[in-house]
Amino acid sequence: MISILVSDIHLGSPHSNAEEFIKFLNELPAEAGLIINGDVVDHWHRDLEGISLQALERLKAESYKRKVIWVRGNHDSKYKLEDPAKIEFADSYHIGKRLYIAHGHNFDNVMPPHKGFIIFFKMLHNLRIKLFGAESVHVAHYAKKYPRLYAVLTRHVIKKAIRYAKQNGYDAITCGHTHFVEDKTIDGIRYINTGAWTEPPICYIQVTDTKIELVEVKET
Ligand SMILES: [Mn+2]
Repeated sequence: MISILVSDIHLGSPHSNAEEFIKFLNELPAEAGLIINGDVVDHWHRDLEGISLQALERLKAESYKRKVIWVRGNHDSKYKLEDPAKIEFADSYHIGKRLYIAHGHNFDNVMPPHKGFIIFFKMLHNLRIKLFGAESVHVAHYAKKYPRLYAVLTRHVIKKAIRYAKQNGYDAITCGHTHFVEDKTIDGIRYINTGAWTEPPICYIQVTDTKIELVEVKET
């Protein structure tokens, strides 16, 4: 049994690589189950159109061919699909005791009480576009230019994720949410973050009976 896991597609965001996501779905191995670890859509209250809508329809179609689990994130926690096809929704998921899967916003005490963190970066970012004609990128993409500040968020999520896995007897834990790809082992627990489809590198996790592997999608 193979499980393929991705997170943070953010369909509907101008930075989401919906086209690459459709290609990715087209190339999934026939026998694989698909787990999407949150933030499939960027806005829970906005209707998708164009390529984003195509990607969502493609995902729904996939659920008739294979098991598709949609683990909810902070961007899609309230999102309701009129026709969810055979997609199964969950707040978290796990593959035995080998891997615990949660979007990660519940391990994040930094962002919710400090909305200013995001607002500050959005302001800076918009100012740069206005003043210097800078290229528009996703806010997380821009915030990474300030690695010390960004690390406050990622380190916080890792710490709580590792603690959760340890307390609950899991060997490994995977999150999205921070949009920052990582694969590290701390305290004997492996932590993998699958990043986001709003900026490179785009990654997925492949879980086989013997291995858990973080793989980069080669964009074509
Ligand atoms: Mn996200």
